[in-house]
Amino acid sequence: MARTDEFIRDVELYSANNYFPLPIVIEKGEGVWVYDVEGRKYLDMLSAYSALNQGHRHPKIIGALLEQAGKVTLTSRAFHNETMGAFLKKLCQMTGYEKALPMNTGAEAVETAIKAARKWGLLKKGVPENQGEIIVCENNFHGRTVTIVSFSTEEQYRYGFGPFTPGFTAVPFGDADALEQAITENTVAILAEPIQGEGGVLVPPEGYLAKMRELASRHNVLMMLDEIQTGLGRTGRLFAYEYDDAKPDVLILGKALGGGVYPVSAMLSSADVMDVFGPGDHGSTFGGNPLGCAAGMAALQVIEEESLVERAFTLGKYFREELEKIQSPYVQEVRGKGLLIGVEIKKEHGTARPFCERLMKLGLLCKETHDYTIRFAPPLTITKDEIDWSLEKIAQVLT
Ligand code: IF1
Repeated sequence: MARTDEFIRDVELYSANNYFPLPIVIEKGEGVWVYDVEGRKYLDMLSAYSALNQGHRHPKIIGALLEQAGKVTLTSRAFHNETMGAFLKKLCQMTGYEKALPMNTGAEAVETAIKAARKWGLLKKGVPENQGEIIVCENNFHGRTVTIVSFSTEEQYRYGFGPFTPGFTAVPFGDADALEQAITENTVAILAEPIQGEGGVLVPPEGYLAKMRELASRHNVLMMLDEIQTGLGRTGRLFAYEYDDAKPDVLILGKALGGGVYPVSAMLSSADVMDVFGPGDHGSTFGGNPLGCAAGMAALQVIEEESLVERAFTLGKYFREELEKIQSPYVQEVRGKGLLIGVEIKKEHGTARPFCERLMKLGLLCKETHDYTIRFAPPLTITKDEIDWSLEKIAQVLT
């Protein structure tokens, strides 16, 4: 363990203490496998919180990154570059939206959507300036900026970071009546995750998103879905909203959009919404940069060429069914869609972390969320054999 301890000591000495990682130092990643500095091999069941849908270092994505790195990596948006138009065209065609605004992190894309909704409310809905309201869901996770944690219901994500941005109302996730009650004439948007990842892989009742879609249309309110974690195949559909056939006015993407090699995020919408942004209204140093666009283009192509959506659907169904067959005294519930799976541990058996630590010792990497849920979210390139391999270990730890 010497090398692992050395690396961890430097982190403890020099890094902000803003995470509580498992004591493993990863040196190499290949597909669904990662290797630590002791040479041990692990199956990655977290996929960097679903940023690695295409697996570690996918050859096509690495190839696109290296090729672009040999040409130009960053131009700023003061000039055009020869990759952004093609990437955004591919992105719009694949998602069925007219316009895309490229950013870098998920939080930046969420902030972009919030700014677009507020300005759309002012210019197109006629809501008085600074009166625009956005409805969010309790137990949400949309990022870590001050405005985003302003509407978080998780005290730890908020404590000490005030004063907060006003204009947000939280309603219970999954409750369409509460959502309808919260809409006022100043409501400009509803912002939600189709499945709450960090919230503990919470799947809303069937029809909830369809009801949200109907309410948003009826009240002239923008339906905005954050599919940063659930999007791009993770739940067995290209986007989780497809389960309810509830296409949002604004779609927010990130994580796997960069293929696990570069931060790439985007806000997608109609021209009517996107044209609230005029030249100079909004931007970012790296948004739409050539390296990110090259990685993003390859990331999208891999999803299509390797039928990752279909894989997530069939293998996810298989994985969840096999997990449910494990007769475990510790498991409260197995839930999720596609390869976004949460296994809730009964509270009387303590938190999920010890189970993740034991799984790590058996060569399986996963992470607890909100103390009681083990999240299993492997790359969508995982094979059935690799799932069977992981099921052996999981059954061992859960029985
Ligand atoms: C952390 C959580 C997951 C996201 C959704 C926006 C963002 C995220 C649905 C912001 C990011 C990451 C952030 C990371 C851990 C991880 C996470 F536990 F924090 F909540 F996945 F569930 N919308 N989620 O899941 O995207 O700015 O990070 O690119 O902050 O600890 P980002």
